[in-house]
This record gives sequence, structure tokens and C-alpha cells, in this order.
Amino acid sequence: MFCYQCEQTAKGGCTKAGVCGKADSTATLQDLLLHLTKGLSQVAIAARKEGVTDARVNRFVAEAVFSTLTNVNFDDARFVTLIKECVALREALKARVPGAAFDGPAVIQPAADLDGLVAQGRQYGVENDPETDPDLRSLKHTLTYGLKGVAAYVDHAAILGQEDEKVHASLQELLVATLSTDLTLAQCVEAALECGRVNIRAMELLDAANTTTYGHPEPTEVRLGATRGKAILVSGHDLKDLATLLRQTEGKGINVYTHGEMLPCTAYPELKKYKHLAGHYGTAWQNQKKEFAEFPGAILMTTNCIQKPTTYLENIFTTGLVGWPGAVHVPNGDFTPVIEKALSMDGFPADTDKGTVMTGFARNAVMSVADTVIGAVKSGDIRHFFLVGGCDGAKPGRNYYTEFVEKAPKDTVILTLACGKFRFFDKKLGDIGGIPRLLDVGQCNDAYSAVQIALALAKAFDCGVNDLPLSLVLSWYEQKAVAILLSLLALGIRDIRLGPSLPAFITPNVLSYLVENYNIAPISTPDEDLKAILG
Ligand code: SF4
Ligand code: SF3
Repeated sequence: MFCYQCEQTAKGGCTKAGVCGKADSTATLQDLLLHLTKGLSQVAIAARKEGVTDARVNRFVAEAVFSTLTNVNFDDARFVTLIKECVALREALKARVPGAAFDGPAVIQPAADLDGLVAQGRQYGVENDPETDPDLRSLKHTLTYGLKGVAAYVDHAAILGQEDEKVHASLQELLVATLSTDLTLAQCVEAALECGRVNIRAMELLDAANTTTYGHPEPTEVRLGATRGKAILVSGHDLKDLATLLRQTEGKGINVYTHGEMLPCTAYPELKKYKHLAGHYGTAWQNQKKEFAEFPGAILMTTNCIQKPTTYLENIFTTGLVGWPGAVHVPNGDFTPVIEKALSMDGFPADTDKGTVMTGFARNAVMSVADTVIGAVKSGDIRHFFLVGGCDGAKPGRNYYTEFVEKAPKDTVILTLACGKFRFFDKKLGDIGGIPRLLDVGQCNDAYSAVQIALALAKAFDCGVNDLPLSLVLSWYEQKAVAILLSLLALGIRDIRLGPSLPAFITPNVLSYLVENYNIAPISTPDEDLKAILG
């Protein structure tokens, strides 16, 4: 195996096993599935030209690519099933365009068993990429990882009924573009920016999916302590799974808690209406081994990030695209096994009080107080906004983000999103004239909301986003962050600070390009960066 798609990668790339816990076989099956998904996309593009589109093919491409995102699925058996489904869909679609001719991954026949598939997959790993130019390779891998993020957003939105045929078509075309060895540097850059543009539309669909189904998030105070009694913990990012579980647990004497990226779900009217949505438990994904082991109830993983379960393997359930070998996988929509497990466990023996945090400052909530915010900027009460957002992770260098927020002057406001916020989410930063200094916009899936806030501020001040008193200080871990970064570049946003380390798949020349054109900078120290930004 060779994998360097996430920030946690071993020096130069994971080769024997993933730092994330991904086995060599899993990584190799993921490579094969990704390659075959490009073959399915080739057929889908040809079919589209003939006026044939297939809804299941569109959904499958997104699901299969999302399955290969970091910390989603570690179960070889599930990848074997996906590989078989991919080829079956491809052949069925080919039959609907009898005149078309295909090559490459559109004609690969999969081996019969797991060992054969792993042997086959070795040919399609990133180390065997036929692209020989290191900078082109770097840009194409950036594109590939960005597309994994797009696939995640497309899938999330589709689960709630929001799809756009143009987004499916673009995702498939860009997947196929990564196969070409004829692209110039300029074409590769353009493809990466197009990925960013497609991602904006995918995130817009997801925003519409979430807000039309569950209402606009409202500023909400969330308890961090526990309530005596039976308990289920929900992690990942999927709102529909949480809604379904809340419905299915109503009146059963079970309290439901959010974990990690599910925290902002507590701010949606149609989710917060459930009285047994009792609060938030724990912090970001990399702390789950400790936090899940101590949780006295059942645990449901709806999407990334899952880690190898330890003592709690019997208590953890996966659903949707998530998988861990040995953990019980339940279909979306019927969480009976999770509920039965929770009822069989002790639950919390007593109430505990660990204070509260605020969430729910998504675009609608922030824009509803836009006049106050604009007034505070004009009067000088608010000097600067920082968007300190992105993924969390295990690296010690991520303390930078905690320190940065702690050291940000009292006349600055911190917008945050994604699981990186757990480095500082419970800090009491006070307010500026009633505007909280720490505003949780939502999940990584809500980056669209943050972009809309920035665009609205730019409009109000009649300037470009780059001219606002706003700085982006981002942390990345997995590939949704790559997609978001490409979206920000596609919007022309400059001066982004990125950490805790730069992607291993970026070559020095590509980095120089990013610095020259977008003034991207790696994070340094909180003191130095604050000084450079605020002068
Ligand atoms: Fe390594 Fe990250 Fe790939 Fe896991 S996903 S194998 S940690 S680079
Ligand atoms: Fe976090 Fe996995 Fe990226 Fe959703 S939960 S931001 S890392």
C-alpha cells in the first residue's frame, strides 16, 4: 500500500499499515474501488451523451468514493461488495449504450475473491500512477482527494433528497480526468479549481437539505454533563440518522447525546425539539478511544471518523458507509439493535454538571444580527474576525489553535466550524456588545454557511472578501478539508493560514504556485501569526 491522503500520514506516506489503522489490504481494495469507480464514470459520461442517466449509478459513484475517505470504512468485506456492485452497475449501464467503446478501468474484470482483488488493486495505487511528472502528479492527487470530499457532500445531500445532475456529471468527469496523462499544468490547476467550484454547489445542496428538513440552526446552549439513565451516543455527521434515532427512542427512557461533529445538530429546530436529546458528550474524533470506553451506553457511528474500537467493540454500531470489521453494522432507518444494546447497559448512574457550550451560529442566525455586527465593526468595537476552523487530529502541534484563540485580542471575534473547535469550544470568551466572541457555525459540512457569512459581510461593506477584516486560520486532516480548501481558492480567497502541517501530496513547486497566487502560508506560532495579521 501507499497512502498519503490525510494529514496523519507517516513520513512520506503510509506503506505497511495506516497510522489511522487502515490495513494494507483495505488500502489496496480502496485503490481498486476508486479506480473502478472511474471506469463506471467513463460509462456514465458516455451514457449521458446518449441521453441516458442512471440515478443509482450517480449515487453509487458518490458513495463508493466517500467510502475511501479517511476513517470511514475499514472493512474489507464491505469493499469486496462495493467492487462487485460497481462492476455490475457498469456492465448494466454499458448494455444501455451498445454503440459505445470503452477502455481502461471501464473494462477491468475483477478477480473472484478477496486475495485476488487485493493483488489486482496493487496495480492501481498512487505509487503506480502512470503520471511521471511530480508536479502534475501532485495536482492530480490533490484533485483526487478534493473529489473524495465532494463525494462526501454529494452523498450527505442526496440522503436528504437534494441532488443535482450537473454535480454528478462534474464529479464523474473530474474523476475520469485524473486518469489522463496528457494534461498540462494549467489544465491540472483548472481541474482542481473546478473541483472547488463543484464542491461549492455540493455544499449548497447539503445546506439546503439540512435547513429545509430540520430548519435553520438557532443559537443554542448545549449541556456537556450527563443525565442519569440509559444512553446512546451518536457520532459522525449525519443529521438524518440522528433524527431517525431520536424518533425511534422517544418514550423509551433513553437519553441521546451528540459526540464530535454531531454537536451542531442540537441547534436545528426539528432535532432540538426532542427532550431526550440530552446534551453533548466528549470532544473530537481522536479522543474517542478514551471517551467511548467510558460511555455507559450504545454508540452509533454515522460517518467518519471511526477509530479501532477497544473495550467497547460490543457497544459500537456502524451505519451508512461506515465500517469496522467486527463492529455490528445496522441499516440506516432501523436502529433497534442500538436501542436494545442501550437498554441492556447501565447508563449514567447520576446527573453530572460540566457546564454548557453555545452552538448554532450558522448563516441565518449570524445574518439576523448583521446590522449589530456591522455597527460594531464600524464603531471599532470589533477589530477583526478570525475563522479558526477545520479538522482536529492527534498531532501535538494542534495546540496552536487553542493558543491562537486564547491569545486573540478581546476586540476580535472567532468564527469556528468542524471538529477542530474542540480545542477551544468550551472557552468562555465573553461578548462584544452582546455578540458572542466565539461563534460555532457548525460542522465541516457547514463550510458553505461560513462562506455565505463572509460574502454577506463583503456585500455589506461593499468590498471583496479579501478586503474584509477577516482571516482564515485553518486546520486540515481528511479530504473534505481538501475540497473546502479548493473551494476557497476557487472563490479567490487569499492569505489562508494552514496547519498543522502541509499536505504530503503537495510538491514544492505546487506550494510555490499556491503561495504566489493565493499567498497561502503554513501556520507559525500564534504570537507571530496574530502579530502579522493584526499588525
Ligand atoms: Fe495513512 Fe492517512 Fe492514508 Fe490512513 S488515510 S493510511 S493515516 S495517509
Ligand atoms: Fe473532523 Fe473527522 Fe475533519 Fe468533520 S470528524 S472535520 S476530521
